[in-house]
Amino acid sequence: MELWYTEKQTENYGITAKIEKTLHTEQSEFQRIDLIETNQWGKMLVLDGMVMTTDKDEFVYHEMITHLAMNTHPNPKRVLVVGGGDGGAIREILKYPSIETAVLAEIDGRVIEVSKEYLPEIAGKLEDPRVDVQVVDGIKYIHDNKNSFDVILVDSTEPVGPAVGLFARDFYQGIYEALKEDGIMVAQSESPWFNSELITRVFKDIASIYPVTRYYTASIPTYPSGLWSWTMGSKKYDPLEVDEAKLIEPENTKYYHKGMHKTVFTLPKFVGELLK
Ligand code: PUT
Repeated sequence: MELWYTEKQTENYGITAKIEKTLHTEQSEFQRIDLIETNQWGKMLVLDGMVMTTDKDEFVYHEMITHLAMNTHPNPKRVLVVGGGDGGAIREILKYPSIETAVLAEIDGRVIEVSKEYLPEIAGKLEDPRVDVQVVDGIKYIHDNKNSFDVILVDSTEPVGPAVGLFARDFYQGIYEALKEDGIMVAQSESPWFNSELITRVFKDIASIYPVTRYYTASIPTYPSGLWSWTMGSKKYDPLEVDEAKLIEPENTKYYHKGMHKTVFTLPKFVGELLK
């Protein structure tokens, strides 16, 4: 008998994939964790019924949450990822020769362990000596580490349950304080199709704290609606003002390249309207 998995992305719409095999399922202290094998997308990590990453399209999300900030900052040495227990953002951060320490602050240690076991292409760099894995509440971590980071990436789940706090103005203010004087943050900010009110509010909140606020999108087929977005808050550097001759071409990317560093901020009209 065929088994199918559906993520209900709105009250009236979902995305469905045929399950070849369930490789792992558990209820951790924080959430249900499923690792399923699909023909269409390879292995798929699902948290509380929501797709977090898949073998075949993970590169878009992990490259795009990482390289716009990393390549805008002229010398990122100390970087923090809040959430992101699958390790994909850490893998991309380590492509910058300036990196001294990449801290992963993930609340659920089981996500890290399951990812290491089943998603080695994504999580494989978590063992790198430059990586400091902290199984900790990211909100508390940034509160306890002020003026510490060049770049902070917020790689959260959807804004439900405990993750709601990772979309709050207070949290973006806490990140501001955890950044050094010229630091940059990027937060994943959901789908322009399905989360328009959230995007408007998050952009406004970040713009009320950071002198430079930018928003960009990319296509991720397994995420709700297939169109995903990120919001950048920067204390000093503007990605639209960088000297393109100084941009790094990160190795082994499949989506990001330095030629798109500025063009990615050009938005479709209906998306740009959300930011007014
Ligand atoms: N952390 C990635 C965002 C999840 C989207 N389903």
